[in-house]
Amino acid sequence: MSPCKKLKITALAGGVGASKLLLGLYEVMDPRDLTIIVNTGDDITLHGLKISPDLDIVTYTLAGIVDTKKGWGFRGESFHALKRLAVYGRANWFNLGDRDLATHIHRTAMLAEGKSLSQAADSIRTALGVKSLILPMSDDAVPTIIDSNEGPLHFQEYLVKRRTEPVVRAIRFDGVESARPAPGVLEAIAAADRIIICPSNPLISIGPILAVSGVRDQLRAHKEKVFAVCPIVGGKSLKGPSDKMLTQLGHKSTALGVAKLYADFTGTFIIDPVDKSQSAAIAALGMKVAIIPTVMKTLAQKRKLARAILSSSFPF
Ligand code: FO1
Repeated sequence: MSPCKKLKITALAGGVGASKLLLGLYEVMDPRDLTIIVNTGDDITLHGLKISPDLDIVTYTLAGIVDTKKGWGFRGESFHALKRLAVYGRANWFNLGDRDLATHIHRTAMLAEGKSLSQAADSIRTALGVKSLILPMSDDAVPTIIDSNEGPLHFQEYLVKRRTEPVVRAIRFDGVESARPAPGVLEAIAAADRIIICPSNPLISIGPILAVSGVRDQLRAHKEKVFAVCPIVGGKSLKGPSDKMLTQLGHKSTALGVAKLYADFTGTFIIDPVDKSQSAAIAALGMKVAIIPTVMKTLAQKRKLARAILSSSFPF
């Protein structure tokens, strides 16, 4: 199973879950052949600063500076500035570390200087030595809003402030109707030899990217090149609240449930051996099914899954 080093790969990614596979890919292929399209529905403005959590999680992970325990923020981070902000009565439910703040200040300053989010993302990843291209899904703001039993909540309020306790009734991507894909997004999908849908939340990580004008159609047009890694294993999320959100919105929290959401644009659906009993039902949706371990706790597991997806004989 030798990886084909010449393949051009484009990945669609959320934050922590996606970064595990992205790190594996980054290590086993030429990282300059990897382009990552990242969800920005999670972006939020706090204290006047533009925070782009998923862009930063992917960038910090590939730069080798992420806090690997939490999966976000800097390793060995301190929170002195946040404590001082609380003295002024500012909300401190979103943990912005001292080093991390420099990233948000830099991005916000670039935007204030008339630069785009894509340009800010590129400046940050280049400064941190990341060799792969990291593209926001859009340069336009598309905040994910959770309509819940407590009313509308920004996704970060739902996730971090309210710890996913509210019941989800609907999900909206505000402004997505007029949002354009960021420069290079549609081209990266068209030019890729393989397009990987990372094991991220299908509703609030991959969902916003698919909702940007032209993206889903572009994937459909290249369906045979699309490989989606299922983020649900044995009925549970690999990371975060996907299982709970799927159920509350009337989907099944199973590999088949996710496969139904992806069937129109996915050529090969990758499931863990734990879910192999669902493979015939998934294949009946019109996709190839690849059965391979998708739980990535160690670096060896991340590399192994990445190598398998890059293998010329995949899906075997
Ligand atoms: N996640 C949390 O659960 N609590 C936090 O306080 C928090 C702060 C934070 C700061 C910067 C950053 O880039 C990410 C941060 N995250 C935090 C992660 C983030 O909310 C989510 O994991 C992603 O948005 C989902 O992909």
